[in-house]
Amino acid sequence: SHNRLLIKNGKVVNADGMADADLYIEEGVIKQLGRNLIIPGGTRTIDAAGLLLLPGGIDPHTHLDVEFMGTKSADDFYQGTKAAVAGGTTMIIDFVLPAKEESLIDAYYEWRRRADEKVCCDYGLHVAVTWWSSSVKKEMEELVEKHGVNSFKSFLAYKGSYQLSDTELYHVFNACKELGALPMVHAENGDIIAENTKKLLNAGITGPEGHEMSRPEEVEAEATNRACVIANQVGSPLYVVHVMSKSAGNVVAAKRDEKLSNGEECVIFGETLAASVGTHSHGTGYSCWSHAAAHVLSPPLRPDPTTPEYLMRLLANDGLQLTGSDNCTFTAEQKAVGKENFTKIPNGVNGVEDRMSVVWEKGVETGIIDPPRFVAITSTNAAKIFNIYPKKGVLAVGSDADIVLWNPRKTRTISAKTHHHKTDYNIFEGLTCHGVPDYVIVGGRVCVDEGELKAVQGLGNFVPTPTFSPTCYPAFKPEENGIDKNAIIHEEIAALRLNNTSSKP
Ligand code: DUC
Ligand code: ZN
Ligand code: ZN
Ligand code: ZN
Repeated sequence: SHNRLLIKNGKVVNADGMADADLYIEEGVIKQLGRNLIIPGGTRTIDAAGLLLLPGGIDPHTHLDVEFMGTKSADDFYQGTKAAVAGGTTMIIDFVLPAKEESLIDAYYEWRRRADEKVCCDYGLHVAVTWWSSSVKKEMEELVEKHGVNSFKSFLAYKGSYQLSDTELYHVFNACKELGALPMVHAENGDIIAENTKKLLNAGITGPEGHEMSRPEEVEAEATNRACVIANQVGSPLYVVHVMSKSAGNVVAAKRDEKLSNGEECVIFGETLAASVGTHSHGTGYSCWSHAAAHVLSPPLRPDPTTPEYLMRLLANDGLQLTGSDNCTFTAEQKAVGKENFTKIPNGVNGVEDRMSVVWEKGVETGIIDPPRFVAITSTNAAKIFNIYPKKGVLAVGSDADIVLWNPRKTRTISAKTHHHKTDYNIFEGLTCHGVPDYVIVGGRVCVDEGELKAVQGLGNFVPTPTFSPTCYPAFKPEENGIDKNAIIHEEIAALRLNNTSSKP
């Protein structure tokens, strides 16, 4: 879009500070930032008095239009990114999920085909490595070199479909290291889950409560620790997706403080979910089957009621670094396939729309985090870790005009009646959140305008995520990867960098 836009009187919030500033956008990019800007006539002006200007949310973890557990997720790339934009998220990173034995490149092209024409905001792709051979390694190389993929996810769970052995994991991490890519893991011990599941079903436990019982938090913590050990042995960094329990969160936080035998820091990143800080387990004592089944995802929500706040505190003290949604929605009808057997309930929840509001409510509104840390864990850290900073994840001159005008005083109550997902329930139903995006600007275009959603199908683009130089391993320092920040960031924005509280990343 060639539209010009001036946003006046707002408070700019970046991960490392806040300041009052006006912001001028042209051709989808932030061109000026500061006071007394000189603006061409005929420019639309939005008065942002009382509003916070945040870098658009980046959701590093979605599953749109995916075949999973014998069915297909309800939100496709149109529905899912429309919901994202409605909630203040202006970029998602989705997971290509190749079937066992399927070519990773073919699967990648299939994802591009599903997404390119439909996305209402920019998107990137991680690729899951669901099987292992020398041809997979070659394909990883091609994905990195030619297709803008810099992250590969492996599963330690889903035995019989996606689960890799420790040996295979070692090889995937090693390939990532050689390529300058980032390995990601779904950390749960799939072998133990399979045995526990048999026992539970034999004992007649078939309801959704059996899901969490089959995979209690120590099963997550063990796999998290094992993945960290393998990464350290290989000398690769590691990104742990969806940390859902106190024990697994503690593992990530502790590993980040460890030193490797060569004295380098461990480079471990941990992501938790809107679901895990915003709602609770429905394992036992539920009154409604479909309500409980709606909350089934893997790893599961935990019965320990202190978990959500604990994870938020880990986000506050940099034990964890990011929040995703793991948005993988199924209708009540799809969930009902598991009516007689919890192992058949398709795993997944909503979250791409509500992540920003839920994290604000549970983090900022409670006083656990401040607005800059909110920006770090909803946007900036993802941009840095996936190497698209400062194009994304910061409001600076030269950055993409992906901006949320956040109203911290307004509230909204989350409901399936008003959400933009294709599903008939919402796991945050009834939760009232402070923090409403009055305006959402996607690539310079106003896609939420005075609260009204005007998402545009196909507006978004695929954003290649470049690799990191393998020579920077294991001291993986995203912000030092050849980007000359001073070349694009004006004095004005330097002045915005007030209290530099950021550590890793
Ligand atoms: N977990 C889920 O709950 N859904 C999608 C994939 C996953 O790992
Ligand atoms: Zn997963
Ligand atoms: Zn409930
Ligand atoms: Zn996932």
